[in-house]
Amino acid sequence: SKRVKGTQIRRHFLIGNTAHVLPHPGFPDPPPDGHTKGWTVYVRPLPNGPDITTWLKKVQFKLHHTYADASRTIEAPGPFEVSETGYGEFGVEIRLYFAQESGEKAVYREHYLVLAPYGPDDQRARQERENKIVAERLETIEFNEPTQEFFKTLTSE
Ligand code: SLL
Repeated sequence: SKRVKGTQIRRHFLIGNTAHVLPHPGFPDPPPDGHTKGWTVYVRPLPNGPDITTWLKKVQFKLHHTYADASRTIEAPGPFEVSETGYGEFGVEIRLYFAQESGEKAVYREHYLVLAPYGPDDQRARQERENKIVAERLETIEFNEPTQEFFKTLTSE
């Protein structure tokens, strides 16, 4: 498909994780031996933001090799997330796959899991009180000279 010359289209989304000390609702109780944390790693739209599944069709999360089936693939409509229990932090390798008509290769991101409270005293105190850690960041993807078909998909959201 022909490309739209001189055009870049950017989209925003979140990559992050939540984490809880176990036991916690939604996670196995009792947890597997030695597993102290429950966590969810995710690729999400911004709160109240537009749907990302128009352009994002598949996400592969590659976990630490200590996990059985370390490679987890989630197809649209998602949600693009993986929940697990464990004891340690590690970098999750994330591959984003786009709509077929985009002709775009998969894009790689890494998210280092945060399982322990972080930040200023008051923030750490709140994370402990609520037994909830959120570590996420705004991500941007730029499609340079998208195909005409993909341009149509992106701009008809
Ligand atoms: C390290 N950062 O490099 C640590 C590794 C390992 C994570 C963290 C349990 C996996 C399972 C788990 O939390 N693995 O038992 O399924 O040593």
